[in-house]
Amino acid sequence: MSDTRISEEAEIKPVDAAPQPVYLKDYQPPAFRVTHVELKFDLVPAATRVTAVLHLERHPDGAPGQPLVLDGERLSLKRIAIDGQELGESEYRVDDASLTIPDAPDRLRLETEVEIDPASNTALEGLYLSNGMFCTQCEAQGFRRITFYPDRPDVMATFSTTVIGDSASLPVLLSNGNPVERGELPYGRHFVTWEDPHPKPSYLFALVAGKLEKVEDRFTTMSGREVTLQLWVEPANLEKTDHAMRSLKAAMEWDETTYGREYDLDLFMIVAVDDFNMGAMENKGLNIFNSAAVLTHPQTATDAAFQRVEGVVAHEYFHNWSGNRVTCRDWFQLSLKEGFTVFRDQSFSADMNSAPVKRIEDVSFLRTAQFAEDAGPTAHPVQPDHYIEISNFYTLTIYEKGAEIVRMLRNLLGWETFRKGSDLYFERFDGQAVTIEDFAGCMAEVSGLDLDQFMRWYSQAGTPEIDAHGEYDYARAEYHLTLRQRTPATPGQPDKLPLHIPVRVGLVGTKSGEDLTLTLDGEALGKEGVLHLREEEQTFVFTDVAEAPVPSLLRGFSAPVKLRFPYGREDLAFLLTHDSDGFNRWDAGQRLAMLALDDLIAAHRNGVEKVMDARVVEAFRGLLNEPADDKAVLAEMLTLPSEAYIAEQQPVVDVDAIHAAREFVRQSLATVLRDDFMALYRANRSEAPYAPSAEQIASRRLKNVALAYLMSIEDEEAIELARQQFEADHNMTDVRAALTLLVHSSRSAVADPLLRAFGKKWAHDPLVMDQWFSLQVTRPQADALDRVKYLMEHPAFSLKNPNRVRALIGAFAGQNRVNFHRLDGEGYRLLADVVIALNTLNPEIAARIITPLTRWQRYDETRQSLMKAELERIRAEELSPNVYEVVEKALAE
Ligand code: B3K
Ligand code: ZN
Repeated sequence: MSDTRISEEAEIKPVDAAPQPVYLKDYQPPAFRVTHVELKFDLVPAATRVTAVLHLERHPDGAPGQPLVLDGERLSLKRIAIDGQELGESEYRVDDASLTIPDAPDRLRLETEVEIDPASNTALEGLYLSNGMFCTQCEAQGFRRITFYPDRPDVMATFSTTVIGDSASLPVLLSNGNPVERGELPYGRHFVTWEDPHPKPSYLFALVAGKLEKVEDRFTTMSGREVTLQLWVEPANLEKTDHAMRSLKAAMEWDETTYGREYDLDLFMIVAVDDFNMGAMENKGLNIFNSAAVLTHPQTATDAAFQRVEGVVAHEYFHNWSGNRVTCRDWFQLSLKEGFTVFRDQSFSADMNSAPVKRIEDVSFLRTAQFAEDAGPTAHPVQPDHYIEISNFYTLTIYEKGAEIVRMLRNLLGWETFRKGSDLYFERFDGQAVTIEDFAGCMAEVSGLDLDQFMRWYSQAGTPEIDAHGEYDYARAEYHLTLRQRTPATPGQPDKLPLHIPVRVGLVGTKSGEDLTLTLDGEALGKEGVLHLREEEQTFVFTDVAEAPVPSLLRGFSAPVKLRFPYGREDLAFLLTHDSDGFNRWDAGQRLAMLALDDLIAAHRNGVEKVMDARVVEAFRGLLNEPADDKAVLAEMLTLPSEAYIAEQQPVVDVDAIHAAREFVRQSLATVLRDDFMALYRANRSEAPYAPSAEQIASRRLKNVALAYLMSIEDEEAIELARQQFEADHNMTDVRAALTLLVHSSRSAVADPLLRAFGKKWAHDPLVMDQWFSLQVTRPQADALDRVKYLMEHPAFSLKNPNRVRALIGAFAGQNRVNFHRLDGEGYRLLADVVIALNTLNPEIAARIITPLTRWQRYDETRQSLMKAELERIRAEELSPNVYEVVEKALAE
């Protein structure tokens, strides 16, 4: 009956009706709340039956008299009853997005039965199949593709879930909470019933069923409760689980000692699945992970992958408090859980590894990718005020900038007060769905600080820019530092107000090379201090400054801003050796390299001969010859700004000039310092068995950075060393580094056989094949685009798998800048073709992979029109709301 009703209703809607935005200002509490849900899944690939019993009652804060409206998409309704009475057709309405019951009683037991089709679900939202295994992804709005439900985070209910499946093909049946009953059924089927005692929003619901095996461990919480930890994988992956399990236990302990947060169920499960749109998902008690974010083995995963797994496992675990126990009132509050949880996982990783390097990595990522987002057509505040498709808002701004805001709060309050604020937040709002203002309110309450102006960080989009200048007054022994802030206009926000920006500074004496003691307005600050920039322009006068200083500004990257200061090259070389702040020492090196790169980019554009800046060479020589107290930091110091970062600094991005200038610097350094790099390479080789320890990771990184310099000049000895490093097959970090360098060189006679051997050896392992795809399509040679096309036909590639798409298409468009931006527009065309194909297959991934095309304003006119033409071609298609929203913003005048 209702099957036909659904399609009839759908046809009434005009086909070209533009998707409408949802506004924060329109928030209303739900009309009904759900106290308890009983779900029953009868799992069949193309025809799964879902029976839901919802115990509903009117919400005390809801506007009275409103009808009962439940969300539901792509559901074929088979039965509907209230309090045991089947409803007649006139008693409810179903359209393509909802089920409405106009005359629902104030309290009711609603029973629905729907049929869904997991087998054809390529969007990977709701219930779908991955390698024959059933799994779910419900955040943000996937649950409405499973059953009719008030699918919004401020409706929290306890769930009881019975999963029924074929015993042979689906021996393992999992859901949230604890298993309470299991048994055999006729026709070779079986069932398990799960109960989750913690009320949760529907986005945290999870179900997994398949042929899985587990590794198990235990954790005793700080109050002495025993928790069983299980990691469920396909049998072949059992040997790849150690590191994730270790990371989980470390994260559980860290959250107890650092935030006083304890786990709250007897069982914690992680499942690895191959087809997954994001990294992982924090479903209550049953985290579902992209296999790339959980599986590791020294022979298959690089150090970076090991560290990513550690970070993601911790991130999802930390959500149990920051997200699950205390959740978001609505999706405009997404950064409430994501910004805070990213800040927590960053701090955890800093504690587990090299803290300065973690900060450098996080800031590099923020300055390269989030700043670009904040400067582009999809810029939005950390607390957005409207959206069309919420899936498009799982952005670097919500996550990374959101984390920077929490970090500023932590620094403004100091750790102990911040921790008090965090305790208050978790206690006061436990079991509730709340707002960013609620979180900040706790921080204001415990500290007594006025955070009103600070809150603009959440509501204003765009990266603030600070122009700083300083003057030393010898006669008065004063240093005058003037800071002027401005936030550029972003879409929908032409005018910005000044922000409260904490700027951590030191003054480094040019004679002593030491931090000078700071006195500001008669107050002694010690060796460094935090300036509170609140006005558009402020001058800070430091007194008793005994010698001329070089200012060290924004230490530790104390605020997510662009800070300009007219440093001379001598100043930067000075800070590079003398700044006591590790982050700023690294940043001085980056700034020095940028000055040299700017000159070389100009030289390239003007057809003038390129000359290498001797100061950069000397700075590098110094780094290579000083004993390294921190190898991990040294590796970062020796790494030049990426092409993407350099591009961010240019008014009009000239991809070819950037590439040429950067290569010139690399080759010049390698030529002059060849023996130093060779010595560094040799000194950091090791035969020790692989461990993902901070020390080993630092040595490998340093060694491979040195090898990369030597390979940039195709040094014969280096080519041989790279070949040997590949053949030694010691671990994937070294193998991949060597193979990448060879494949990116002109020596195809050496590289091609190794590449083929690698592809053959790992054909059975999709996560290794992803690396094989990426390293080929990022080669700078002109054949890269043809390789992309060729590899898209490879049997290991599929547009339906997000990891494959990212490894091949994402890596090409995002990391191979010279080839993606080819002047014949073929790179753009290829990406647009993929976006069009993914628009129907997987809209969430389509709307992400399109990002490089949306940045067309940043390029020269020729490229601008080529990119716009591809965006127009995409716009002419019948678009998902996801792609529609991004393309409309990208093409908006
Ligand atoms: N909370 C998930 C987000 C998944 C949503 C994708 N539409 C991942 C995370 O941040 O932990
Ligand atoms: Zn998260």
